[in-house]
Amino acid sequence: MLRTCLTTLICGALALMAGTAAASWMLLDNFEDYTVGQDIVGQNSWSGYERYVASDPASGNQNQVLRIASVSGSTRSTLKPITISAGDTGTLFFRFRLGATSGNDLFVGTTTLGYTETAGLADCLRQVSAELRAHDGSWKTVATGLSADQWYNVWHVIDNDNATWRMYIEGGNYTTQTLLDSSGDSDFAFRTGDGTVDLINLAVVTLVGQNNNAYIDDIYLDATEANLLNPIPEPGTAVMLALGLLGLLAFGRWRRFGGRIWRTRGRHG
Ligand SMILES: [Ca+2]
Ligand SMILES: [Ca+2]
Repeated sequence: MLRTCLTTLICGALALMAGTAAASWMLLDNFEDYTVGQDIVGQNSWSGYERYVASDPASGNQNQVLRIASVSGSTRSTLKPITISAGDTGTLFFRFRLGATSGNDLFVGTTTLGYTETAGLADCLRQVSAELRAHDGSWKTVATGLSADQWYNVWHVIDNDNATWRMYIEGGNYTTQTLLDSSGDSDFAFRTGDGTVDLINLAVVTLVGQNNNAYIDDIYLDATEANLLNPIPEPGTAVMLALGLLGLLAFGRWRRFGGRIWRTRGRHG
């Protein structure tokens, strides 16, 4: 009976936690609905320059991701429709991973435009070598010392009223979710857009300097809130919860077994 009650309580708590975390997030893509090597453009509303699905270098065929490979020619943009209405604040979440800490020039953000180059991004994040830069009137370095072969979680909180955005990162040396800033300034100005126009596309943009692999996965949007929750259940958390549940079940069995011994001793002693 105790075990049943505990199991019910734990499952209820887990469902509540999962429900809370996932309440406002909308999955834009986790790249699981493709085959490895497939071009995403032309599918699931993706358009623009070709980008291909790959196996997660961290976990092989356990997970599929978008591979950002070297580009030929000049600026290349790949887009997917979203909406953050004028006057609203929304949040973009994604994970990225670098195959190397040199030879990357990758931009991720949202835009008011139907087709864009880097200058058309509102929240304009640039990953170059081992750094992250935010466009805030000009380029500002907001994170250094990024590691290769490390997944980073990123949150862009995008204020499409005041035309500003904030960026949070977690992963590597950033052991907890960290608000990034430049000399104490964490409010970055939109590069394009003034808060009177809807943001209509997510954009992944590369320049000719993109020569080493980078990877993107688990792109989520909360179109109407500043949302700093992690939309992905942490594998570590899931394992700990599972172990905890197993421990409680084992405890329940031990109690029943122990109780029987105690009763037996009681009867004969
Ligand atoms: Ca995935
Ligand atoms: Ca600023």
